[in-house]
Amino acid sequence: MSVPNSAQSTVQAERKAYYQRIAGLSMTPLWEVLHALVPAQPASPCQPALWRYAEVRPFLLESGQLITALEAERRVLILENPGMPGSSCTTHSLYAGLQLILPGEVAPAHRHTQTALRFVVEGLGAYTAVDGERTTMHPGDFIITPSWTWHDHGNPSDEPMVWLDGLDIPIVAFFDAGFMQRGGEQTQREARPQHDAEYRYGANLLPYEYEARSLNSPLFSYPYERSREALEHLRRNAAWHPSHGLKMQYVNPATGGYPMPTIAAFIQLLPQGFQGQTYRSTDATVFCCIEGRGVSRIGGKEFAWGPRDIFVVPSWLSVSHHPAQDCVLFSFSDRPAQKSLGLWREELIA
Ligand code: 1HN
Repeated sequence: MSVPNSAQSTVQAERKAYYQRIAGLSMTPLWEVLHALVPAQPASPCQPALWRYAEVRPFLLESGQLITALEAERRVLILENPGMPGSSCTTHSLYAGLQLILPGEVAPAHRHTQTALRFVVEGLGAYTAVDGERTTMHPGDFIITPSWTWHDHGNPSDEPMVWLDGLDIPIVAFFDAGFMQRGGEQTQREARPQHDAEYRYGANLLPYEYEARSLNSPLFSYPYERSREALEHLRRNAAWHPSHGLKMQYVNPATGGYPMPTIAAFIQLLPQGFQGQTYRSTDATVFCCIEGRGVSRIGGKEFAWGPRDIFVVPSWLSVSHHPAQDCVLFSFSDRPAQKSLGLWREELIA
């Protein structure tokens, strides 16, 4: 049945006037927005994106001449998603940035309810201290800074040190649950010797009758040397996942679960010649290439990456990985948060 144009425009005008009247009571009609609010499938503003380390690095080092780590508190260039300018977000739920700390600098102690991870990209010998325990950082190390733990960084080495930060800032902002405190001292006093947590929780042992006291792993440093060695041993008899190759997840040794309640992290080996099957998952993921070169096809576009490059795969966009050589990729996402809400999905696409 066709409605005359004039009748249709009268209806439109009446509705518009009605919307304006109810706006005065802070009300708005659902039927105008229902399908945008509840889309048939995820419709994220997040776009696939790639940051080439060779392009980014000179700017990062230049920031070292503009501001000190102390002045900045954290000297970081945010990897802001091009689909969400001004948001300080890398995916809709996660923040990522590259942090620079120069020889002799300190990034002063503070704590916040936002959870953080570090993934070391360049340099050797800087430390991060988490609740009074220092750990020296090497390229490829994965380090966690759980919610509300005191943390500071320092670089006693003679090289610039760069790492990738990942934080759940947008998640905490969504809940309006962000708190932050600065420490009384710039550098925390050492409460325990270095590597204490690694021996206590990371040596296939736990203290006698240990019970997890928090949602976070008591182990906060996961050295690359050990993860890489595991991948190398496992490749000999790996049943390659059609999409992910040989993919492992970082673990909370006290629970077997993810190291933190909001962020999961993974490391995967993609052997030369592997042609990854296309998949999609609801957890938008930030990848950092550690070794090798390859191409990822994300939502139909090709992104060519190499060592230290960082790229983002948005939620529910199809992706496949195609290594040109043996490759190792680190990645992180909000998977534990989604799983605890019963939301996470992943599917292979034929
Ligand atoms: C933070 O505390 C660090 O501790 C890095 O290194 C990045 C971004 C926003 C808020 C706090 C760090 C951060 C941050």
